[in-house]
Amino acid sequence: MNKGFDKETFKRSVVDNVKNMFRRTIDEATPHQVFQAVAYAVKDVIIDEWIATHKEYEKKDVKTVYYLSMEFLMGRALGNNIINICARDEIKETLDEMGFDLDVIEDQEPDAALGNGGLGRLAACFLDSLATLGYPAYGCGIRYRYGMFKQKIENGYQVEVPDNWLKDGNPFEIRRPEYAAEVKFGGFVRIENQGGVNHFVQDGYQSVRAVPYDLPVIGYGNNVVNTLRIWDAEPINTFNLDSFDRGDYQKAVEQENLAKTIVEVLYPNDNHYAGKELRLKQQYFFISASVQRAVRKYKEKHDDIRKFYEKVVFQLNDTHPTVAIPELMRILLDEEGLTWDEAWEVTTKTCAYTNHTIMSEALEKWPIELFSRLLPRIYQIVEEINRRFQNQIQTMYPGNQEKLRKMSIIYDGQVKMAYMAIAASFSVNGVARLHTEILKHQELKDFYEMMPEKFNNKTNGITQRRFLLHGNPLLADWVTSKIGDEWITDLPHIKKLELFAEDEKCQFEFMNIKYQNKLRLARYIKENNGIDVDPRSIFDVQVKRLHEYKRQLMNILHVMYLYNQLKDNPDMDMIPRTFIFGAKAAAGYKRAKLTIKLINSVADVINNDKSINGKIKVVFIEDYRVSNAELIFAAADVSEQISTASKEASGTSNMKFMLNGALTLGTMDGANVEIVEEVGADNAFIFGMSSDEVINYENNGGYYPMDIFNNDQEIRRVLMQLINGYYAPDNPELFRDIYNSLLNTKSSDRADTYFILKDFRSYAEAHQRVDKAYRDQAWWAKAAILNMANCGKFTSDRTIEEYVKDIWHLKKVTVEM
Ligand code: HBZ
Repeated sequence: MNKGFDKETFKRSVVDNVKNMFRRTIDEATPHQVFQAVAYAVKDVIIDEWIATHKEYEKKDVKTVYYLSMEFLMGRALGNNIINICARDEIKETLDEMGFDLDVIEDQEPDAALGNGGLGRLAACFLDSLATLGYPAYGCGIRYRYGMFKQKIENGYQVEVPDNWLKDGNPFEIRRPEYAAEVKFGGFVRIENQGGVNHFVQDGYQSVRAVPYDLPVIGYGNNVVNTLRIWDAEPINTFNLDSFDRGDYQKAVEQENLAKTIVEVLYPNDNHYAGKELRLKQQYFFISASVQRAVRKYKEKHDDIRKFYEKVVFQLNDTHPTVAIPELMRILLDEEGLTWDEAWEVTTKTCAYTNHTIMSEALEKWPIELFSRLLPRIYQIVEEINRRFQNQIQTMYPGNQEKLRKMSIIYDGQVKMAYMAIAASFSVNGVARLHTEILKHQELKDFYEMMPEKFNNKTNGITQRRFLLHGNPLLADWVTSKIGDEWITDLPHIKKLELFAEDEKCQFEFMNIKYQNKLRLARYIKENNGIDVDPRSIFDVQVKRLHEYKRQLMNILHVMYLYNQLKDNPDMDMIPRTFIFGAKAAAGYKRAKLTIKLINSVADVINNDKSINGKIKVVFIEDYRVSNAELIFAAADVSEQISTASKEASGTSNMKFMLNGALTLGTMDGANVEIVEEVGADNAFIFGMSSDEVINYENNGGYYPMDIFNNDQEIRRVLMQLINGYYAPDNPELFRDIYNSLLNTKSSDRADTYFILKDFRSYAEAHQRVDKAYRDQAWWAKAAILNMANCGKFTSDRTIEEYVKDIWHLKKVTVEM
């Protein structure tokens, strides 16, 4: 309950907003206009807290974490903000009285989709936890004009539609021109000798003006409001006659274009490095602006820049923000006049790096040519960082050329961002225990051996406030009715649910709530896909970005296999199953897009085959995103977490499913390992090779998918259906590439890179266990409740407390109102 909330004031605020913004009376307003009016009314409620929080930070002169990230996948703000000011019931009631339905109003808001997937959503969960725990923090990112594309499915194919999320404005943002900064690109570096001291001056550059927009990040029920600061680009001088006169016409046009293009669009690749020049410009743009601002803010209160790290820590969300390292060096050297050693000490005590992947195709390696042309001064600094790092390697491993070659930051004409991040950070962390171990003993072995003290693990987490309290109100209320509401800010309390796991009445209540949520999702599917699904069937769900290592292909091949069995034996005894997929493929990732087509083609055939009595349905949910994810998790029975062991750094949807009482069907990969550790292997369905086995095959060979094809006729039958037109009668060759990827070795790489055929039998057998288990509803309910009861570890509140204790060393702040 929000004690300060006053219904009448709120009503008046909404009515006035509609009047002032749209020149309409409230009864004339469209739902979208009501959304805007309500959002502004909520902003009014929190604005004083927002100001007070920052006053408190100033007063206490707190240390602050700057979470530097190219992505913040925030989703919708309104519903979450209402939850976090603890005014959900009050506002719902107030709007009811005014004749509006809060759910409908919330649905008017576009998702803020400034991210691809797990990495961006993790950043959003972290901001929620930081504010809720009362830690001083800024999120720093880019105000992309277009976020993650919207996905349409046309004729079974993914079509990308631009996401113009700002077209009606963003009620929660505030433009802060007073903090604008200039960011320079290109040109050359001139050395000026002044009184015997060399000064480095960048000349002949182009620049843009970075202008921040602030978004409130509201802590749950604690008056703390932190800030997500996203940078927009504006031309430095509006196009003017002056420059025309000086013959700078060309430059003026170019600068204008630079400002326009730089923040235009989020690159829609996850776990894939594309090496585009504009991407590096984006990186330097928001980093230079953020670092400049952090230094300026520090200097407003402190004289000695050499103690910068006492008040500031930069967390680099993967390597994308790594130019923060040479940028901070540049400012300290060129603007603050520190010596190299002084500047290096500050920088290495300020920066910490999080690694999110071991996939080699994701590693950022910028060509020197591009890097030095775009960022000439920064490149000089990177060269010097590299030179000194090489010296360090040579001191530690005298004469070891192999180490030098393998560990150099600049090598083979490329700047290796991960290596720079490791060399200059005081902390390097992975995102789940297994992932961190693989980093230490495989991918980053040389670095771990050289500086073991830097390496640490921070297993990911998720915010229960969005993914249970907001996304699943029925279940949230049920939990609260059983054990009280402490779980909202202290998730391990949810352990108390264990007491109810064996209780028949509670089991029944749980299953009934799950059923209601399945009905809700079924309605969404009917509205959006036109498909009827049976809410009594098992909802078996895989939602995440489409990537070969995540093995959506294995899932759909298994559906094809099951369908073959049903065709042979229509009376086969099985619990009806609805296989639900949701996934965006990177726009240029052909095989991923073809997999989407395959899923939809299989869906078409199966969903229209009356002979199987609806025992299998296949649904591909269009445009999977944060807002519909909340509905999906709430309705899931089975959580598919089936990546090839060792490939998924952590996964976070696995945790969101668990929190909503779904059972994991998964491999021993990423955070699945820790999930199973918490809930017990008996309450999950685990299958497939271990990461050690996978890595062993990768290093030593010995896996021949063709042997499986030859010896297993059911698998062979499924694979033949990829090329005999079974699911594509008009174009039997359509899925040839997928078939080839599983069986035909190109000289360069092994067929079936992700061991789909190898794990297939084990996967199918796990599915049988699911079918069998679901027949015992009491068992299932108990296992689901135990999953919820044991998900306490996976709150991002815990993750943040670990970052604070081991890396950031922040102090909690309280804000009195
Ligand atoms: O980060 C994901 C990992 O795949 C997942 O296992 C982990 O749970 C999650 C949070 O730690 N990684 C990503 O989502 N990565 C990207 O989205 C990405 C985006 C742009 C890139 C590279 C990776 O250039």
